[in-house]
Amino acid sequence: MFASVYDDVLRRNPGETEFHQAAREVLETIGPVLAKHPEYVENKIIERVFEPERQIIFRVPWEDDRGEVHINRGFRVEFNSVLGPYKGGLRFHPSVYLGIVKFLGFEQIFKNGLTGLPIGGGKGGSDFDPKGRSDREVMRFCQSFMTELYRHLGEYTDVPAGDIGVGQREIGYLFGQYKRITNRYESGVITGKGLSYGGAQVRTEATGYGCAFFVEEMLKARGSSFDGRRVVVSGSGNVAIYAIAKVRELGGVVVACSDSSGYVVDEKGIDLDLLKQIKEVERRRLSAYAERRGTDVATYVPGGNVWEVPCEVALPSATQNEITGRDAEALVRGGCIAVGEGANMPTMPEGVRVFREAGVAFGPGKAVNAGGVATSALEMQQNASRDSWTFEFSERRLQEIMSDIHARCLETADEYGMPGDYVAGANIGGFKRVADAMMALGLI
Ligand code: NDP
Ligand code: 2IT
Repeated sequence: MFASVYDDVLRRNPGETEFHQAAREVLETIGPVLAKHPEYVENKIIERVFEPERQIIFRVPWEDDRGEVHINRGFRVEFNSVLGPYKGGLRFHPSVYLGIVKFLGFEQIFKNGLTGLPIGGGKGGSDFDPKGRSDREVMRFCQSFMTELYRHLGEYTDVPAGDIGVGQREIGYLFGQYKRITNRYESGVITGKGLSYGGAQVRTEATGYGCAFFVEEMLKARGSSFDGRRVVVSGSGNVAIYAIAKVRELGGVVVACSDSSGYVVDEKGIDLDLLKQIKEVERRRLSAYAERRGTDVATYVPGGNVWEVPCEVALPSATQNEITGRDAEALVRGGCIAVGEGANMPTMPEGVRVFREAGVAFGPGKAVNAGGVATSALEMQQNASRDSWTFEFSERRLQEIMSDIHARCLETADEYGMPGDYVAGANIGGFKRVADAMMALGLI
């Protein structure tokens, strides 16, 4: 039966390789749930869950600072709304096409289910490349993007947020245009907002912090901790920066991070203030980090592969498919005992197999990076009640949510006879919650 479902996914979504990969990974782990729940099979829950409720593709015309006209493509895949309004980020990166948006939206359904919060799954974005663009160009692009997308959004309908290439600056421009077009101050229509206009404490930090909290729980479950451990984090964007910050607070030493041009090794531990200055304020390349830190302390390796740096804990926090089977083998050889996916689907299937066979504690993105969207749901709660919580309270909530997700993964994996398997635990835990709600709401 699975083979025919998967064949159908291939046939209906030609060329969308990332979506095929994400679908296959879920199919491979939910067999035991379907065996226990024949009603899911009779009601074609799996077939339905693979088909987005709605897919929107639109033209985004905009003008650069020299007056040249550009045309990009915008996407929003509204995948599943049985648990709540569609919720998931927007990605601006030249590689974006329907297959990437669909894989991310599909993952988001189960991730959001796993949080236990009332949010459905969706994702969007554009093949727009913000790199090297001025603030004004980014603003004009965001305004044009929202001029089409606004009609599909709403605090009870679809609530976007950030992802690769979309941070607080872009969210501000997007929200500003939504507000202008609709003439409504509808704070809960988008999350990741700045604190001056309805944003929530800890949302900026949430994905990275949550990733570190989850991995701390995985280490604790094995009688260990971050204390004194050598850690490598890939990427140097939103998720990576705040994962580095929290790992350091928890006692780990992050010795390397990367961007799409190369990586830096800093044996004294990445200097967080410097990294933030270069990446968040100046929006420069990582090579500038080594130049300013001093080449006697930090080494920049242009075009290098960060997984060549030996570590005990690896936190891939850049993009999909960044850890190959070979990278996983190198990590295992270098003494890696735990991997936590800050990014979405950063480990290729072969890499997951290598980690599993080597007994490495492996936390999948759906669970490990769920702190971002969970804190987005907390932002929506605060917006709905016109309230704002303190940093300390919000961080405590995040920590509890991550600890609950960790426990749910392990309990679910136990219940279905796969003890310690976080991949099965996360997929089944998320799927079950969505499937039960789909059953309850009837054939829609
Ligand atoms: P950012 O845009 O802030 O940072 C992305 C980082 O990854 C940059 O250092 C970037 O390098 C690098 N990167 C991006 N694409 C590639 C690529 N194709 N090859 C090599 N390096 C690349 O994004 P985020 O930190 O927000 O997102 C990182 C990951 O985390 C993504 O997988 C995202 O889906 C996931 N995620 C994000 C959440 C959030 O709240 N932001 C929540 C949950 C998951 P460069 O600058 O050179 O492009
Ligand atoms: O992949 C993700 O979970 C995100 N990019 C965050 C989504 C959100 O709505 O906060």
